[in-house]
Amino acid sequence: ASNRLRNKFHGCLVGAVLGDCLGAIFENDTFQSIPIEKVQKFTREGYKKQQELFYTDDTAMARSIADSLLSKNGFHGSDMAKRFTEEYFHNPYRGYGGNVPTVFSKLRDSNYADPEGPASQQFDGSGSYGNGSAMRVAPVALFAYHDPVEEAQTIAAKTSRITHTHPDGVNGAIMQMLAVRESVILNVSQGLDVFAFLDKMLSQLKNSDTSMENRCSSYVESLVRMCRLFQESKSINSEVVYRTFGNGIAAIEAVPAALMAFLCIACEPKSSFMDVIEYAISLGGDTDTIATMAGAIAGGYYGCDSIPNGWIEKCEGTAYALQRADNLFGYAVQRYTFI
Ligand code: R7I
Ligand code: MG
Ligand code: MG
Ligand code: MG
Repeated sequence: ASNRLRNKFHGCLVGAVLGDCLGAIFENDTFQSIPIEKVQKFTREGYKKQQELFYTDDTAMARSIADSLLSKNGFHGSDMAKRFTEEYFHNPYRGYGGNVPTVFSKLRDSNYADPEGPASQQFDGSGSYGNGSAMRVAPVALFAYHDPVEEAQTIAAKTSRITHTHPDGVNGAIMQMLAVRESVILNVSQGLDVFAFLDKMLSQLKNSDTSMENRCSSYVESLVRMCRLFQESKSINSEVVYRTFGNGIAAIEAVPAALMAFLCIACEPKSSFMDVIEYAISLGGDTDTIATMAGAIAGGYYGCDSIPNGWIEKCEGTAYALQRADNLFGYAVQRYTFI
């Protein structure tokens, strides 16, 4: 049982890196321009001709989250803010969002004194609703795996607020973390019950600490829409997903799109990690981010054993992801023993 869980931790972080690296090839391609066949031409053959596929800001920031949580044995705002910032100035060419560099500059200039301050000033004080805090949140689900879900939600929210304080940004990170957590909990051999999955997400999201502001409503609405779509038809094509949820840089689009990529594939009797990644990319738009989130969920569900080795070998940062997944597994198991 412990090896099965370890394999899922590996799958989760490696899956996130692969989704980012493969998705980045198609970033900003429109839904119409990348039918699934075109994606598969690359993900099954074309990628082999590349020397290496590089990760983007999605992975760079996820690494900082894992590193900070592990080195501080918990959430530490100024440490995490410093790691995000130093990584950005070390390599600013990873495709960061248009406005988030302002946050890094202000954090650095103020010596990380107020980790949420600069983020709260973004967009005239409303905070960013970009998907940048959801895209990197997977390590939180693993770190707090054996903690109560409320604790995991609180950490997810705090990691978000260093760069994204808008409720849609914060709740997007919470929603993505919950999806990852559940995928690791589930047993693949029992098959996926989409309605049970969505019901659990709904009740956890409604109870999350930011729901006091009644601000989860947009994601609750997305989850309700997902239920309706699955009631209408068990197999939902990607055009319906794209038209219903979008594929953009806003968390309220990308987070539901990524979850749908996972659910639409995983509810089929024969499905694989690879199918989820390809479906996620074929939605177009913010493909690296939608695929990294779908990849974390799918990798946590199917486990690392189900991930093609060819992909793992070609993508930058997979060895580090495996190492960090091991560290997080060690941490979570140790927590479990002592609670
Ligand atoms: O959210 P963020 O970190 O960007 C993440 C995306 C992912 O796709 C990565 O792969 C990378 O490519 O970028 O960065 P932000 O700058 O906070 O937000 C991204 C964009 O969303 C901004 O540049 C804005 O265009 C838009 N945006 C907003 N626009 C208007 N009002 C975010 N929040 C707002 C807003 O409140
Ligand atoms: Mg990116
Ligand atoms: Mg980009
Ligand atoms: Mg992106």
